[in-house]
Amino acid sequence: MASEQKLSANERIKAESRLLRGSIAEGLGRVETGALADDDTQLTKFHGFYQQDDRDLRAERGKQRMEKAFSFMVRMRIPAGTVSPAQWLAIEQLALQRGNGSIRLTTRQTVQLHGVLKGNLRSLMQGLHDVSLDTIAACGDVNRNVIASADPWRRALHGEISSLAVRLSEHLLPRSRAWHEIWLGEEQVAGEAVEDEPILGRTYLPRKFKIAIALPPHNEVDVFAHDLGFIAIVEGGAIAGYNVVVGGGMGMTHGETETYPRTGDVIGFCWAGDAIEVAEKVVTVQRDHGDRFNRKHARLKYTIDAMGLDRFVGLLRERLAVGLEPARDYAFTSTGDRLRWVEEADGSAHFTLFVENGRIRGGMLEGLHAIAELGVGRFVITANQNLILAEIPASARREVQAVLAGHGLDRSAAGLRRNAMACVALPTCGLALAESERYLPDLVGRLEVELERFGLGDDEITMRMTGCPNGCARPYVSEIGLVGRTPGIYNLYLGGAFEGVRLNKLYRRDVDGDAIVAALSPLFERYAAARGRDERFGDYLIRAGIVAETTAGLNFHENLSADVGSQI
Ligand code: SRM
Ligand code: SF4
Repeated sequence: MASEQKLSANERIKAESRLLRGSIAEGLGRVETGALADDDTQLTKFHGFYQQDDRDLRAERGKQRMEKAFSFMVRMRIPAGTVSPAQWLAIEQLALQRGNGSIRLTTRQTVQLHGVLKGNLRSLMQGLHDVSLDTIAACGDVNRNVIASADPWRRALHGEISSLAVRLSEHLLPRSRAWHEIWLGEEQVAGEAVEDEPILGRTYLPRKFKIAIALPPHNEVDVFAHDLGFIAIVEGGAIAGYNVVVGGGMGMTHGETETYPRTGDVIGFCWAGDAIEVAEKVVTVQRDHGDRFNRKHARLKYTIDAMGLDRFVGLLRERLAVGLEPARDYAFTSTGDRLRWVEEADGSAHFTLFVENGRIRGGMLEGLHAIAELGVGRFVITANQNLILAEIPASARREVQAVLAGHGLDRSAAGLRRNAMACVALPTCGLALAESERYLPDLVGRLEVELERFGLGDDEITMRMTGCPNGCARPYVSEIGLVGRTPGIYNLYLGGAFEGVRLNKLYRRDVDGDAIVAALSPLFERYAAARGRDERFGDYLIRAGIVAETTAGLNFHENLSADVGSQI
């Protein structure tokens, strides 16, 4: 019985934290260690940062009985991924002065800075605040950065979903002033009673919560991979409303079949003006019914599977002041970004820069600095870890192009590479079991050779790699997914949809780079020879019976493809 179970440790930490304050402020002043107190390292997530240590140095420092090389990863809250050129310049300066000199674009359209020392945290937060940025609720058991289709080609529609992302983010923010007090020195409110958390509750949500907004035909946000998704329904050239998707999520743990990735269910349509109300009530159902005993079972996807989708929708309808109508038609064609220049009718243009695995440093950092200094357009981070230089006026285009060319940024990549993503993994991620960001480019290079052999060099195929099964690069909805098991070894998943609407399937377990190439090369060959017109790689693998189709949830583990069944 739930009532006899013990609440998870994080529930105690949240309850005792005085609305996210804990002893973070005191810990910042302790100069004898680069770390913070254990409980505080859970609370700092709500402030947007994680304590990490350099895992490349861990063994050596251990031998020398030195403290781990502690530093912090700081994640910003940038709903819809849009910053101004001035904000970009500020982020860059902070990365150079307070971080490790690189900017990391993430799969949730925001920026992470790594390698921030404890003594630099406060000035970093203040530097962000100076340009109207913050890190509130970028991590922790709250609603995370709200993402939205980034491509600005239909300006008015893009403006509307971006605005919804910003309003959703603000509406669901913690009301606690802890962030402002600790980082900006704002005077503490007198007594806790004046503050409350009317939506999230005083112990916040059972687990992280994620929202994505997709503008068909683009699904670059992978709308089915989030706790809550909104699919914009465009009628008569305007957004009438949104199909509502609930219960998506990627994370699982190797060997624990009660954990699994799940694609969300479309539960109906809401009018545009009701989206915030729908989001709030989905959040409160999860707040009240999510599992606070077992954090591995606490995401909305498990709440829904535990109670059944019908009951969940019933509870939601009871709380909603507005109605949900039957879902409306929509169609997705891709999860990719349109790289390089795209022109608008008014003479302005967008340039989408391919940023391999989201890491910006060196010449790319310098080139973007020069472009930001021109003070034109906007910088829009995509959920594919790329960067759109949006709305560049005709008058500045030549100058921007010259900078791009001068820094070698005016380039695309072959079909597989431009649709590939890797999570951060080593050396900073404390949960990584294998390399990802540092390894994927080499592996893609090897696979490109095979694709070229079969005339598929420029064919678009999605491929995602993660260093562990948590799924940060959303590998389970890609056509080729690679998930780290142990150094150099991955599980290979196949058969996801190019449009991100379907989970893939475990195809080979425990394979190294050579075995991955050996497994994929004959499939590329068969695909090249036997695919139908416009047939995507993932769809072909299912039609040819090479992998079974996965629908949702538990099926992910149960319905193993024939090739791998005997290996499990
Ligand atoms: Fe993630 C934890 C990086 C998107 C599922 N993720 C982590 C941590 C913070 C590791 C940790 O807890 O100590 C990683 C920090 C690595 C580092 O050194 O920077 C990390 N996650 C990332 C980023 C940076 C990957 C990237 O290469 O871009 C993404 C940052 C997103 C952001 O800006 O907010 C990132 N993480 C995701 C996504 C994709 C998404 O949200 O669209 C997922 C899968 C979707 C989902 O949540 O189901 C994801 N991250 C996780 C999980 C598994 C959650 C679960 O339900 O099981 C963890 C571990 C956890 O929460 O316990 C995790
Ligand atoms: Fe770390 Fe795993 Fe996420 Fe990769 S998928 S960043 S290894 S938690």
